[in-house]
Amino acid sequence: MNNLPVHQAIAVGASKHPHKGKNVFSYGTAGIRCRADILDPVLYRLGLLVVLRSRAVRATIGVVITASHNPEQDNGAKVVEPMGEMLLQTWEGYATQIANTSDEDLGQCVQSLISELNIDMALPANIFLARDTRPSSFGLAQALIDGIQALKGDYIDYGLLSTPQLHYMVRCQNTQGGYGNPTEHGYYSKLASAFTKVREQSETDESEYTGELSVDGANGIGALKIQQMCQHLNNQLKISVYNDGTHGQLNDRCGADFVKVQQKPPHGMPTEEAGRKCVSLDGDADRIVYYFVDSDGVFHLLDGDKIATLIAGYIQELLTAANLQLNMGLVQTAYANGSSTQYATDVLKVPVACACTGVKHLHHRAQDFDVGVYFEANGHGTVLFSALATEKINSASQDERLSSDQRQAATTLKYLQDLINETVGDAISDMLVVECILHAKGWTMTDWNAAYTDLPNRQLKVKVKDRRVIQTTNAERCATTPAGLQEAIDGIVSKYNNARSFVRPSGTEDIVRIYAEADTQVAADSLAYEVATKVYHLADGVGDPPAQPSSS
Ligand code: NG1
Ligand code: ZN
Repeated sequence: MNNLPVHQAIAVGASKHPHKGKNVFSYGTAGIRCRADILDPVLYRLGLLVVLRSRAVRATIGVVITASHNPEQDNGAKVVEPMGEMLLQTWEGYATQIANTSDEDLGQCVQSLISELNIDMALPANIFLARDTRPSSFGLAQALIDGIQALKGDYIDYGLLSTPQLHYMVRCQNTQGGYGNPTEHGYYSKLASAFTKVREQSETDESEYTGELSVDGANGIGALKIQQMCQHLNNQLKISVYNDGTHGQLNDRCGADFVKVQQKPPHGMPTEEAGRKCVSLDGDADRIVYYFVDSDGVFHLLDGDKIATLIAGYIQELLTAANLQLNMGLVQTAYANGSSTQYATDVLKVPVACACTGVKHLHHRAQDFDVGVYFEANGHGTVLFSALATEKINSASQDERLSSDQRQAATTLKYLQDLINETVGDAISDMLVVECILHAKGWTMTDWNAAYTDLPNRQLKVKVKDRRVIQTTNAERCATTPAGLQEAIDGIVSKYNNARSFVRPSGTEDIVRIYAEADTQVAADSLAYEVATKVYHLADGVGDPPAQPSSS
């Protein structure tokens, strides 16, 4: 621990992590993300910031070093709030500000934040940090630690963890163990015990269900952690891990994002066995998608929308069986397949809300419900239970006045809540939840997939001079600028059947995203291409104009 005055300690650290001042950094909904080789001074500065945050809220704050599904050469950092949530929006601004402050101005910047926010620097500060498997992550963690130490913060370095594991640790710590033990072993035992208990509750003819899965670990942290999870499950699942990082690059032609966007199996994993249950995780294991190939060799993707509707449908059955009056809702984004929204609304009769892209927005919206299920189509999501829901479920599970069936349904819900990582989407926890539901229903992949048929869809990217020229409203489904773009999109969409398309600037890449869905794949591809071409022309496209996607 250093004994230098704050200004001096900051300056000593800054000289080890000099800011070249050439790049502009921005802390968005997914934290800071960019090329790893320019991030060292940013991580040092984030180290300073999280100590301030910890003192401001008088609680442990988390930082995870990862760039999720981005290529291996990228990296980034996300700050975790005391209950395991994402960084408060006002602090995103401070994070952006400090990340862009020169070495000379850094001491003054910290001092201004201390005075502006009235932070008592005599208070203890505690930071939990963890990193993904990127080669750059270790060095960036050291830069972060230097920042923490410059302001005399304490820290626990968990080393390699998935993003959701770190979120879990922070919440456990700040609930004094109420959410579980803040250790890796604590995480696995909590989930393993809940998994076993949920499965014990369901009387099912297991003939159709199989607990055998192939897992694509995206050559990342999820591959390591899912194997550790399995060791705690006493062979209840038989998991074969591929893309486990022993060879092959992180997220390179594999992982949840590749499978979702390309709508095909990843490289490096056998998928030809008909009906074989397969899953892909992303680079920090907070996303998961399922898929299988049928006996005709056709690939079927069961994405975040299919997972969300499966979970929402099951929870609703349990709430009904337990006779619990709680208001449950499903939160999606504009990327949710139209069929999933229709299925949730018309068949499950679950209210659906549409939030802006980015889990922070979905998480926030889900808190409006007693039980809020939220998922992005890309496989990032979880379930939130309000304090009222938790209380009602717990008391119903012990209420002798209820029938044994009602009590059992409430008990299943109680264990299901334990199995769910409520802090953030968690690929491992989500997989265990899905497996419990399929087990309870005795379902194969085909049975699950039959709930509804996805509308064919296509995602494209367009590079433009400045993506901020595109502004949107109505949960990103309508472009308000540049002038004429939305009218043009409406005109194109009207030529197709059962079609929908929208565009928005990405928050994590320097591109504009195009989404299109229509009644056939050829139509969805052509619609996406037409809209992409329009964006290219109306929003100052750079490089080659969009190419017509080839339909599968
Ligand atoms: P951007 O790049 O803003 O579209 C992507 C995902 C988000 C979210 C973030 C953070 C899509 C279309 N977008 O955001 O859903 O997961 O990354 O990782 O999948
Ligand atoms: Zn991720």
